[in-house]
This record gives sequence, structure tokens and C-alpha cells, in this order.
Amino acid sequence: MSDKGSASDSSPDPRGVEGVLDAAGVSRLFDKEFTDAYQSLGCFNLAVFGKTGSGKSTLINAIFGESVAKTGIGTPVTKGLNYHKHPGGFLGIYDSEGFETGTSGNAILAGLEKIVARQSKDPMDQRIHAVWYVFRWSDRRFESAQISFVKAIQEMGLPVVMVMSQVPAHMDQGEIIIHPEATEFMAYIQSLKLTPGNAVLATNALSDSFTGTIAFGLTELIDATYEVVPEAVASALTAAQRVDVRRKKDSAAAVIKQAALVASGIGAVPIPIADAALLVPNQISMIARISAIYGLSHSRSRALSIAGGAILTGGATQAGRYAVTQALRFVPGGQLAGAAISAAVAGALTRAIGIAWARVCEFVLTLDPAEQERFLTGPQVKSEFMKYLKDNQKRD
Ligand SMILES: Nc1nc2c(ncn2[C@@H]2O[C@H](COP(=O)(O)OP(=O)(O)OP(=O)(O)O)[C@@H](O)[C@H]2O)c(=O)[nH]1
Ligand SMILES: [Mg+2]
Repeated sequence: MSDKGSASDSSPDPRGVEGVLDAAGVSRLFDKEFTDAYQSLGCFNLAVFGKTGSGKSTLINAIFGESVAKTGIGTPVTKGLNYHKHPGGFLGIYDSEGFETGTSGNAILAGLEKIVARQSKDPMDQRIHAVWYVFRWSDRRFESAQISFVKAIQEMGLPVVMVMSQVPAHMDQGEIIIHPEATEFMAYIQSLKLTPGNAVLATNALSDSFTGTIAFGLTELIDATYEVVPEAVASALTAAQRVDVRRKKDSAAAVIKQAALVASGIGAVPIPIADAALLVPNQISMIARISAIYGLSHSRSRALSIAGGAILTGGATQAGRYAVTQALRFVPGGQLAGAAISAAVAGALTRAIGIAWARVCEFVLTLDPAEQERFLTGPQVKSEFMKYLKDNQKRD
């Protein structure tokens, strides 16, 4: 082991001469793969406008998580407009704090126009990709200054999604019932024909048990946003948003499928079980890409590397052996002694690891930021991973 370690120490490639990683090599390769995975996501930039108190910040927090508002670095870019970059690097938000239509609206528009003109020469992931215009249903009025504001933004070439906020709604026999006056107001906004599809998204970001009002419309808002953003930033949006886990699962499934194919290629020349570690570099890259899809913050990459290392090194063998033993049961004449990992087993093992890691990431999303760090650096991550891995094997 030690000779492999020194071989990898003197080489920029963390892989040792035989392609087998030691613990330090695993950790270095994780660092590299995380950086690559987050970089390849790019960055989705959203601008959010609307009168003060319309619920812009609340909506941003509900959809992208508290971390944008709390830890994102707000930089004033123009009068009344701040830019917040998510620590994960895949989300940027232009938030117009406390702005009223009228004079301050004009000042913002003038600044925005300069930004957009400048950005047209920037790479795609540095531009503004979508705008949410937020208005509160209970205002029941849409002033002419607001109409001109929305039109002016679109004339700059920015796609606008109209968002009616703080709409009271309740569930009735599995159906969302919206306040009838909000529906009426929505029809009025649609009649103004402000955007190409005239879509207005009714939302409520906070549930209220006192009035029985439910939170709703957030997934639909994300769907409407996907429709207007360039394909190139769709993965960044998938990583950034937290309300539609289905989209994350689908993207993770595509990554897992590809990694399983690569593993099958490695196993096409049967490799001895003892060398299951040959599959590890490919699995590290898969784990990094899944983590990015779930939007686990890149700033936590150290914690993620520790977690990944725990499951793939000490645990590798444990996880690997378990999965291989299970998989061999389905191979005709499969026996452990002297057996080799075939293409089918290599693919199945990698797939099982990917699915279990995606479930760990899903679990991490339910934790608050401080708990996430504790979970990822502690022993629980491995036991949770093993639990999901065994679960998979049972279900397959
Ligand atoms: N019930 C409910 N309350 C909301 C909702 N959105 C916002 N609020 C409340 O409305 C108030 C204003 O919300 P903010 O999100 O701060 O509004 P904003 O548009 O960011 O306001 P400025 O930053 O001043 O421009 C807060 O007290 C929120 O708790 C919602 O969807 N439902
Ligand atoms: Mg705000």
C-alpha cells in the first residue's frame, strides 16, 4: 500500500501506478472531481423584481434555500440592485430590495440596461437568464408604472415570469382551491398581455396553520422558469432549486446510468474481486456529479470528500464486497472463491453505489446547514449509505 502511496504522492495524477487509489489519493481525486462537477454545472442567474413587501426574498428562500440570503455575498451592482452568489457557485440572484415603482423603478431600469448590454459580451453563465416579476394578489391593482417596468425588462431581451404572490389557498379533496378574487386578478393580469405566453403563476411561499393556507405553486414556478432559460443553464437550475426533487432524481439517474456503462467497460475484461478498487475513480466522479446535482454546497466539499472517502475506501471494500456478493448470486455458477468481477457485476455495483449516494444526498437536503456538516463528517453518513445500499439490493 505504502509504495502505491508514494507513487501517487510524486505524481500529479492521484491514481497510483496501477490505477489503484490509497486513502490520500481518494481524497485528492474527490477534490478534483468536485471542482470539475461544480464547474461543469455553470451558473443560473435570476433577477427578482417587485414592490417592497411583495414577497421576493421569501420566495427566493423557499425555492433556493436560506443559504442565498444568509451566506450569499450581496454585492450592490447598481442603485437598488444587489447580486447574491450562492456558495455552491451554481446560482446568482439579483434582488431588488425595497424598491417601489416610479422614480426608483426608472433608476433600476437604467442600471439594469447597462448591465444587460455589458453582459451580452460575457459567457452564457454570467448573464441574467430569467426575471421573476412578483406582485401581491391582495394589492388587486397593477399600476401603469408596473406595466411599463415589465415591458421595459422584456425589451432588454430578458424573459419575464409573472408571479402572483401570497395567494391564499387550501386543499379540498386533493385539489388546490385558490381564493376566487386571486383567480379574478390573475385573469386581469393575463388580459394585459405582458409576456409572450401570458402565463401568471399563482404562488404562496409560506403555509399558515392558523388560516389553513397552504404553500403551493413553487414547483410550477420552477417549471415555468425552465421553459424560458437557455438549455446551457438548466443543470445549474436543477442543482439550485430545492422544491422539485424529482428533477434532481432524473438528472442523477442519467449520471448513474453513464457511470454504470463505464464500469461495465472496465469489467469487460474480468477483474479479480480483490481489485474492485479499479472501479473507484469512476465511482468518485459519479458521486461528485450526483452531489452537485443535489446542490450540496461546494464549500462543503471537504465534508463531502470525507463522506465519499468513508464509503469508498474502508467502506469501499465493505460496500463493494456486499454488493458484489449480492450480484454474484445472480450470476450463473457465480462463486466467490477466485471469482472475477464481470461487466454485469461492475455495472450493477456502480449503479447500486450511485443510487444509494443519491438517497444520502436527498436525506442531506432535509437537514439544516449546520447539521449537514456534522452528518457528512461523522460516522452516520456511512451507516446511512450502507442502509440504502442494502435496501437497493433488496429491491432490485
Ligand atoms: N403568508 C405569507 N406571507 C408572506 C409570503 N411571502 C412573503 N410573506 C411575508 O411578507 C413580508 C414581506 O416579504 P419579503 O419576502 O421580505 O418581501 P420583499 O419583496 O423581499 O420585500 P423588500 O425586500 O422590502 O423589497 C414578510 O413578512 C413575509 O413573511 C407568502 O408567500 N405567504
Ligand atoms: Mg427582500
